[in-house]
Amino acid sequence: MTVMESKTQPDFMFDANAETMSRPDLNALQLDRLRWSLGQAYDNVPHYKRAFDAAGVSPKHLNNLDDLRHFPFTVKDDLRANYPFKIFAKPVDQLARIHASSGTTGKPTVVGYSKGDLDRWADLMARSLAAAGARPGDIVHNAYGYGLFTGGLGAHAGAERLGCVVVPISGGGTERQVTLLRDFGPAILCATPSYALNIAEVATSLGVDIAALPLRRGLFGAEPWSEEMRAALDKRLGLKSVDIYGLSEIMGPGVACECDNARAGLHGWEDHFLFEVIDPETLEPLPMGEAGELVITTLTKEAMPMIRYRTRDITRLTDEPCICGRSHVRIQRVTGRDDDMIILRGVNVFPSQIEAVLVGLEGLAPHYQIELSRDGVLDAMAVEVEVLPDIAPTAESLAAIAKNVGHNIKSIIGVTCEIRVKLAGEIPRSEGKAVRVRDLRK
Ligand code: DLL
Repeated sequence: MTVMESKTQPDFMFDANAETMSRPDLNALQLDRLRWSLGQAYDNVPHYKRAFDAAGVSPKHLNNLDDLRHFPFTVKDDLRANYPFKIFAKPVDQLARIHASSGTTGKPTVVGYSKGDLDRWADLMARSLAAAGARPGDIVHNAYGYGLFTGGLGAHAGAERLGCVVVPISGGGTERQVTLLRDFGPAILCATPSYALNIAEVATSLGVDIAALPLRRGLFGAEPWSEEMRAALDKRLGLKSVDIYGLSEIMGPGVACECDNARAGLHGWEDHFLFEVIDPETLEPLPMGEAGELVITTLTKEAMPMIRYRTRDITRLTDEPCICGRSHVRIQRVTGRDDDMIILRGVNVFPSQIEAVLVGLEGLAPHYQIELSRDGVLDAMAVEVEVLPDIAPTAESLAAIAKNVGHNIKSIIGVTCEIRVKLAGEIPRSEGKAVRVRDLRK
């Protein structure tokens, strides 16, 4: 841990030497670690041996970082095909933990960690919390779900590593969340943005002025959310909302996190991960700044090295210097996954774009759901929105709201859709990752 001296930089970084490393030093470290990681994969995981051999490459073909583009991608189906443990580079009895995705369809995705992996994860999550503005001694109210999901235990270990006081409340039991927020006075709230909003709403219904509590920062992630939602959360919760990103296949939360100085893109921790953005059609790497699919290679994972993992997340990278002094690339807010993208009469739409239009529209609560159906050969979209409790739900007021929402979506996103106006409380509330889309097309 380092206390920074310069006034232009944050007063505190968890690991200033790593976080402000010069580009040449960072790249040299990456090359070293990448060689190790490719070897760890090739020598210990039959899947990688087969995939590298088929592509005619082996770790000795890596002479510089650009050579990574000759190595094959890894996709979620590779994990499924090697279910449950065949993707691990260590025997199971040498692991320390296993997490898994919920796997609503088919087999869950299983991920394994060595003791060293858990240690580095705690460091990176501590680094992320500190970048977001958490400090040793802060009480951290951790409302990410504990269990097979990486959110709860990941944030927990990082907060402890930073020297914070953790309240491991997990998700759910929202009234109790409000009681403990009021009584314990935490500085930091960790939750999905949709659950944070649910907590704020329940607080209001219980007469608790949550914006007046000591909460200073919210670490919100695990699902796409918009700048408009950030403004709503800042205001309702009386804190600064910070975006945190991660995925189980790569580690869990803390792969990248915004700094609270800029809140403009998430610093991707490049001493442990190598980030590429590719064109999802041609699979070619794109130049810095162009939008495409994020591909991540782990540099230090022992139990489960991931080589060129296609995240399906759509974003862009920037290497412009950040005011906080951290040198690591920034990943722009993830708008959504390419498999969540809705194509409506040729227009590409992400649910988070719909959210950006809805949040803040007069008379509306910031809750919504999208229903996709088939209209003949074409796809059709209905957007369900919810009125604020203080709106008298007359036929005229609801029709006026529907008209206004439809008009805004048409003029901002360029698609026509049906608007269904629901009464207060009718849209299901989230306790973790919100379900934004109901797809009736299949
Ligand atoms: O959601 C890990 C996590 C926990 C991240 C807590 C942040 C906070 P998975 O369940 O494997 O892991 O889901 C990973 O969620 O590929 C993205 O599509 C999405 N996602 C995660 N963070 C963000 C974010 C955790 N900040 C998948 N913005 C990823 C947009 C996000 N999408």
